[in-house]
Amino acid sequence: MTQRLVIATHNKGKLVEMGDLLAPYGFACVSAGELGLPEPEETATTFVGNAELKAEAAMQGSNLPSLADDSGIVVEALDGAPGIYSARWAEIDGKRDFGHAMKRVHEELGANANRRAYFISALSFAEPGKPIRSFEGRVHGTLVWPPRGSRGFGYDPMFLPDGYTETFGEMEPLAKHAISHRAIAFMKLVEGMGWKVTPGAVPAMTLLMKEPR
Ligand code: ITT
Repeated sequence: MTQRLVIATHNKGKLVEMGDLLAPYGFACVSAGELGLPEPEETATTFVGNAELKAEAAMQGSNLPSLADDSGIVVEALDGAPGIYSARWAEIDGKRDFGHAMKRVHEELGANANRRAYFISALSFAEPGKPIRSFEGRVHGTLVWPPRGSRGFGYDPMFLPDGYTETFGEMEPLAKHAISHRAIAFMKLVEGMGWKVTPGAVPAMTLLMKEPR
């Protein structure tokens, strides 16, 4: 029987990416939103801590294996900000606006010549009756201004990964999956859990994209 798995996020951009990464492994994925699971408060002080809170809450609420991601962008010249507050930097009048968040990063950097940053993703996998497992991935690069591209989500348009000429906002989703923080953490998860590619599983892109991000 196909194993059901909860993708424990309420972020559509992440949902699409995690759905894409999971597709070859033959799970029947359902999102926390589809199950009507509440969003737990992210009270931890680390990415792993928050990912574990989210995975645990989804697992408790569904009694199913649950995969959560806590991620963000860490800017060297801003002493690591926005870091775990990456989503909060986008909040304006109760909504999220990443144009606003990217502008804030740009403005806080001012004339600082150091544009180094990395994206980080902590993935936590919680299964009923088993210890929670967490894995981390990072991708390093530089910040560009103005932002470029309309693909991806969040801070993607201002992030130029090392060794590439396109920002994450310009890249094809498959190209981002080949090098992203989330994909690196995911490959560690696959290895750690011993998951195998399922013959006949649909490795299709953006399977879960029922509506635009
Ligand atoms: P969930 O907690 O429901 O998963 P969230 O958006 O609140 O969704 P986070 O607390 O982990 O998630 O916030 C991380 C933010 O960092 C996220 O909202 C994005 O804007 C940004 N971010 C994370 N990964 C990113 C990526 O691959 N590309 C661009 N921005 C990213």
